[in-house]
Amino acid sequence: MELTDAQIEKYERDGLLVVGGLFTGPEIALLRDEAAVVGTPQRKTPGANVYEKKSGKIRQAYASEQDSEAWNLAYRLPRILEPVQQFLGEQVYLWHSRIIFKLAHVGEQWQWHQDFTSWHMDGAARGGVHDMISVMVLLDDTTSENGPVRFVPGSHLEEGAQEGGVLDWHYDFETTAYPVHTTLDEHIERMSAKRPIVECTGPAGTVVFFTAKTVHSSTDNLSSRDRRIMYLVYNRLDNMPSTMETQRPDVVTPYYLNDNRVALEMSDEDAFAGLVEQRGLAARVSAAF
Ligand SMILES: O=C(O)CCC(=O)C(=O)O
Repeated sequence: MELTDAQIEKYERDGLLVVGGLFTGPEIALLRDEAAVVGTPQRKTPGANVYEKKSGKIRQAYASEQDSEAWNLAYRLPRILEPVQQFLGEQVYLWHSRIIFKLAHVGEQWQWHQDFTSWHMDGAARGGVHDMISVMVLLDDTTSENGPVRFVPGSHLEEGAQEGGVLDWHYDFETTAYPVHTTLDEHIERMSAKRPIVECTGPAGTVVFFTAKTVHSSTDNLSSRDRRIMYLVYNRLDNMPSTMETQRPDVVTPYYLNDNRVALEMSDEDAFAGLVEQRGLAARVSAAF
């Protein structure tokens, strides 16, 4: 899928771009089925999972592509990788992948932050619009009620005074089970007065592309509907950390960084469609309506 010049300009200006309808119902059903397996201690690499502080339910699962054929195909599909290469150039690798679960009633918040604060500590030198990119695929219909991710548009263009050019932060390792380098409230107030916060809502299958410095957060999911997402991060090969050692004090899993740092090759759309077919998901999804 090729993005238009207008979409690219919007991404550069806002720090995010929403594209609807990139995955079909049966494809989403496949990814959700696999997520249900990966999000348990029975997965092949259980150390890659993080559980919620209060309920002990699954919060996020790293490296799902290692344990699931569907996820291994999904992060390299042309519909994702072509736009990523339009932004970053052809020589890109997977920085990491995650499933973020935000389960009904128990999914806990993500404080305001810039991802690049921690990725710079992991050794990535540059976090500009053409250096690293995150791709979020909504796996559930997402509304204001079930804890959507919210962004401060234009926040990626703010020049921060901290290492890597990020905004001032404090290290919050208490609020949830996953420590976050939380952007100070004063910056959120100042920036959101200039450009109002946007919530990323939409039907399952909607995709959001956003930069490593775009400030974002989400609230607890108090609703009775899950809000799962596929969270894929890509980096340019020439922005590679020289080591797997990180300066972060908070690494809770050895899987948070992908160690297979080779230029990605597209996967085959037909192979992905074949898996959907094999599992009989098209019939299951249409029977549900
Ligand atoms: O899934 C969410 O609600 C937010 C996740 C997030 O902000 C992150 O992983 O950096």
